[in-house]
Amino acid sequence: MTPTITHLNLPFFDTVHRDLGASLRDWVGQQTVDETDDRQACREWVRRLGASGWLRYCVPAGPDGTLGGTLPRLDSRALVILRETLAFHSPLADFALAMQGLGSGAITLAGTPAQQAAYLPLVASGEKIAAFALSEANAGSDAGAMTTSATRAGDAWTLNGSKTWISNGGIADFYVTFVKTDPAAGTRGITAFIVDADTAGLDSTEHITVIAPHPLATLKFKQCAVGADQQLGMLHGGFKLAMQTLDIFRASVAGAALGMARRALAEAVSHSKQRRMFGGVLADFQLTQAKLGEMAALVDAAALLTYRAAWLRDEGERLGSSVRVTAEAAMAKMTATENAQRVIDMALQMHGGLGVKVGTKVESLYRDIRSLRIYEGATEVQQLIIGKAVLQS
Ligand code: COS
Repeated sequence: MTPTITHLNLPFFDTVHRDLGASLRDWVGQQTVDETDDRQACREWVRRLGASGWLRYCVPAGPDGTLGGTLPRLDSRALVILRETLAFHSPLADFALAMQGLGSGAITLAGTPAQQAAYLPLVASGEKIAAFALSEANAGSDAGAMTTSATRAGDAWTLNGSKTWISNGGIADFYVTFVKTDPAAGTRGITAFIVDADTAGLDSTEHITVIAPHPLATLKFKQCAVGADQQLGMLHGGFKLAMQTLDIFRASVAGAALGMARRALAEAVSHSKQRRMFGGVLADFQLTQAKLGEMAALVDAAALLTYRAAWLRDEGERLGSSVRVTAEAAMAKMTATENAQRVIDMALQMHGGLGVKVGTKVESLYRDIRSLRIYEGATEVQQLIIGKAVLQS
């Protein structure tokens, strides 16, 4: 099924975005990856996305193009279009691309030139798989409550503790890991480190199986020593770095949800025109038309908030302003994921029994969308962020 891309004519987008959307749609429509084994499939998607140049939007170009990116800066609208288009076709393909960006985002924002040169070009080519390790068993929404720690002795830091719900856990080549370096200082005592997957003392073998399978694991750090040159960003500056990274990628989660919602709507339209019922087709009935109308409006409402968040951030970067888009990104993420869940549920209902048959597209979308309302800040966290911003305005 091929998505329409008329929304790219909206004034939020430039020619570069319109061309990207059209060429990616053509490319991904020709790709078929066996996704029975999610780990193998994810590796394969990273390989193909890297070989065909799509991962180059996950990192900046850098001086003289040396960091491997296509564009000078991380471009939120490009990320949204990439995720929306990939998620329409395959949520796992979207996941593979998104994690390259999220996992390396903090290196783009705060890495030293040496760190950027060592990791970003290989992320862009798909030769290194990236991961972002923030959550812990008792520190999900309350990220500042983490207890995994790093202590310094001479030129090395030693990490101890555990991270969980880590996407790409077990297949990543490196983990951008946020730990306490001053346990008494709350969010002001967190520092980021780049931990290579083969570092002694890091165990990533505990896989987690979820309703829409994708690579996910618990990480255990036991006397895991990393060099001082693996510290990422400022000492005790890790919380803000994590939040700044999420500010960029939350709008792109909204893009992924949008892609899934658009696919569900397209499936519903196609099904309703073909399914014979009471001497006509499903689409002849006003009940069906009303549902499709509601679905289309939910999709467009999500799209406008998503594109606004991405445009605002890109515009701020272009003008060199440090305006935070935290609340706008939160609105986009919350609305797009919640609306997508509703749209997909309505599409499934319209399919009747077929909707719950394992293997139909709406059935897998129903599972695929669920985690997006939780990861990278649950809906309730987005509500909190927006509420705080409203009170401050
Ligand atoms: N950009 C820059 N700085 C930010 C920021 C952002 N987006 N968000 C917060 N900060 C700063 C604050 O300005 C504050 O700075 P000071 O210490 O200088 O005052 C500091 O970070 C702490 O902020 P705050 O007091 O708002 O932190 P809270 O502990 O109340 O946490 C929430 C706020 C709940 C919003 C945060 O913990 C969060 O986003 N949690 C969800 C985490 C998440 O997404 N987990 C999923 C992991 S990825 S799958």
